[in-house]
Amino acid sequence: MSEFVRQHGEYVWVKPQNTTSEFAVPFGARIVRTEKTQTLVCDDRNKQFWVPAGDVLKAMHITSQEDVEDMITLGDLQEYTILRNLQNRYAKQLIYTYTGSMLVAINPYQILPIYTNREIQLYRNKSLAELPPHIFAISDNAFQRLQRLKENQCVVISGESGAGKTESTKLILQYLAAISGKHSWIEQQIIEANPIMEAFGNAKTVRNDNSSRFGKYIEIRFTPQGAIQGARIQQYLLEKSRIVFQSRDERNYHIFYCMLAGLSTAERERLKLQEQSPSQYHYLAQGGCFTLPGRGDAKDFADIRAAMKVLSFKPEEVWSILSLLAAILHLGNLRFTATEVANLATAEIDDTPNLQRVAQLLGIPISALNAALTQRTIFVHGEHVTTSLSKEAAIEGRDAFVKSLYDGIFVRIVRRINETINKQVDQPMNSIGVLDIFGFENFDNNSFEQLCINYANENLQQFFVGHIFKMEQDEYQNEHINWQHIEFQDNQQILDLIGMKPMNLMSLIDEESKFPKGTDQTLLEKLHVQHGNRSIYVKGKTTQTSLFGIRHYAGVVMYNPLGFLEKNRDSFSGDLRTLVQRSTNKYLVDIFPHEMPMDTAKKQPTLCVKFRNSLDMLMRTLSQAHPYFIRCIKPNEYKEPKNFDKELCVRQLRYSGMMETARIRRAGYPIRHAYRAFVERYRLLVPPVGPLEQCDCRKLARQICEVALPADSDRQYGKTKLFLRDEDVASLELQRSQLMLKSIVTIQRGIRRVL
Ligand code: AD9
Ligand code: MG
Repeated sequence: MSEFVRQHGEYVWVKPQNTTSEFAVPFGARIVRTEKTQTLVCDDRNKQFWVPAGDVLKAMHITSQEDVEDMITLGDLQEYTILRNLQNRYAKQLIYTYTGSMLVAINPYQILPIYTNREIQLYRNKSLAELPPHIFAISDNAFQRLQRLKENQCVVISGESGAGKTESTKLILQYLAAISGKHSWIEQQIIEANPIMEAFGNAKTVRNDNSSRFGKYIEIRFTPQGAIQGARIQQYLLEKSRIVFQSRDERNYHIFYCMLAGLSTAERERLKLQEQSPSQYHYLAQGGCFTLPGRGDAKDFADIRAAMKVLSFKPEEVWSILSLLAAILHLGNLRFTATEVANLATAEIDDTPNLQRVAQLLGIPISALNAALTQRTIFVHGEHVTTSLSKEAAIEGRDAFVKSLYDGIFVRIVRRINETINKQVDQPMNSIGVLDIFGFENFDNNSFEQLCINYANENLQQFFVGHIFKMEQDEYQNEHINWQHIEFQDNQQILDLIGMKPMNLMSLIDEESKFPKGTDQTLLEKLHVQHGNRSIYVKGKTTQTSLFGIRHYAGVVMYNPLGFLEKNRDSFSGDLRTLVQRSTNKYLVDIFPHEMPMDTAKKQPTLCVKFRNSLDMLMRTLSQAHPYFIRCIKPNEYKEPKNFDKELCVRQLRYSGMMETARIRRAGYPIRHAYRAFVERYRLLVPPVGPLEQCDCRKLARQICEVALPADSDRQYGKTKLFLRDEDVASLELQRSQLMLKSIVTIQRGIRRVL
């Protein structure tokens, strides 16, 4: 590429320097000086450095030199142009950027004064293009469409942990509540549902002090006049392992800490919570983290109680919930001792005080509780046979019960909130739905939860791609350009593999979960046998023989099948289940309602089935609505303002599927120039034409292409823009720089002659 002549000050793209990272992408810079083998460039931070001349890749399209509000208008839409645009805007505290009707939101990690009443008024009834990008603009646009076209709308928010999904959801709800006008009770109730959901479903993790450990879809229904009439919340896949275990520097769900800090002494006594410090409870202490900077657990507890009142939770209901939470804490502290009976490992609970507390709070007899925690009854040849559990098995059994219990409380609370806000109506009403759901996950160790989450993301990705494909199609149609020959491969194959076609991974997991002799190892073997030959299925390399992998749209993820079957069965001891169904605590009975004889217990739907059903329902709802997409990006790992880590952002753009916009565009004509801008850049390829104001730039552009490009090159002349393919732009650039080289040499000769 050294034959390119670069002018001083010209904007160019430069190959990433001194890195082998797969997330490093070309960066923008300006030419300071060119020498034969190297070029001095100046980057956006005004840092100058030499790069090999061949690393200067190409001239920068004019639309990338500053920044644009809508990335669809980038004349050259690539991963690196998207990144540069976002970075330039972020540096100016412009955290929002469109790609068509899709919004990219970069977490500012600071309170920006852009969500006040003034902005609410400002964005009301405007079109997207009228004002700078904003989450209120998306919300308003959705509301306008709902009113004008009487159709359902949905906003799909995605991004990794800490990227700002939940904050974005709250901002949308805040905006909708504000513009729907009447400030009535139902709006208040919908807003107040959130602190309750967050108390029970959010926790501190290393990535986010307020991390949502469940997905949710909130649907807000409007009257024909545009007032909020009601809402419905659907929750997905609460993380259960956290209830019994936390990693270093993480906490259990907020509610436990809030409760200990906020209950009165008398209330704590009634719940037998003698110790106020969370460090005294095994289930809260494992992460070694008890308080959160900038958060007051006691104050939060007061807010949660107030919110529960607003949502018309009765005092005895709240008390039942608190009793069950206290029971969970006491269960966590139960001491088991390993014993031996006739050479068999057995267990005893050597802790009457805690056992008594649990029994009392759960409303069950202490002796029966003791037995159910240390023994198991199985049904053999029509008879009940009781066996003793080892200490480890007893602890495992207790944890499984606690997980189901907490999950049950959470489900019950969401149902309860819905009972209040989901008011039945006679006439059909339109709604705006907001989806706040975990993004694509790829950790060092990926388990069953990651498979479910990534399957949900594959579904959303397909939905998203369908939308941007259509958006691109619309642009071609508006420009009167032939679109037909553009083909695009979507991710249907992956969806088929995981959950759609016969013998898919999920159905194999299900089958193995029901098979009495099934183990995680036999599952892996079956998956390998069934799918081992497919290109989107990856068998672990020699060091990872116990894993299987999937080539997801965002990259390969290796899954560890250890624990898959147990997690999928999603059940706990039948003895405990039977016992709690006889409880005097009505709330508890309500959580585990069905009188289920032990031998039919295994017929309960597995997690795969439940998750797929709720996902199918979600996808059906989404596909019947007009979609908006918000892609939240976390700019750095340190929760810091004004810190843009480029590689971290590239990774997220890839995982969010954002790059599909660039890929789809590359399938057609990736480079677009408004006619005038095109002529300005390449006019020197044709004889002089005089001032551009007097020219027909469209005609001139055609003339330039006819002179400079092969007759059969693939380009299209739209109404306002010229659509080109990469190779033709490269050829135009080459010709342009050769001509410039010639003219520089001529000028230099002229100067020498004069001297
Ligand atoms: V997770 O997958 O639930 O772990 P989220 O939901 O994507 O994650 P969240 O919305 O909780 O992230 O944002 C994390 C933190 O970033 C918030 O607690 C705020 O401190 C911060 N944040 C996010 N968005 C904004 C914003 N628009 N303005 C200011 C923000 N701060
Ligand atoms: Mg969240």
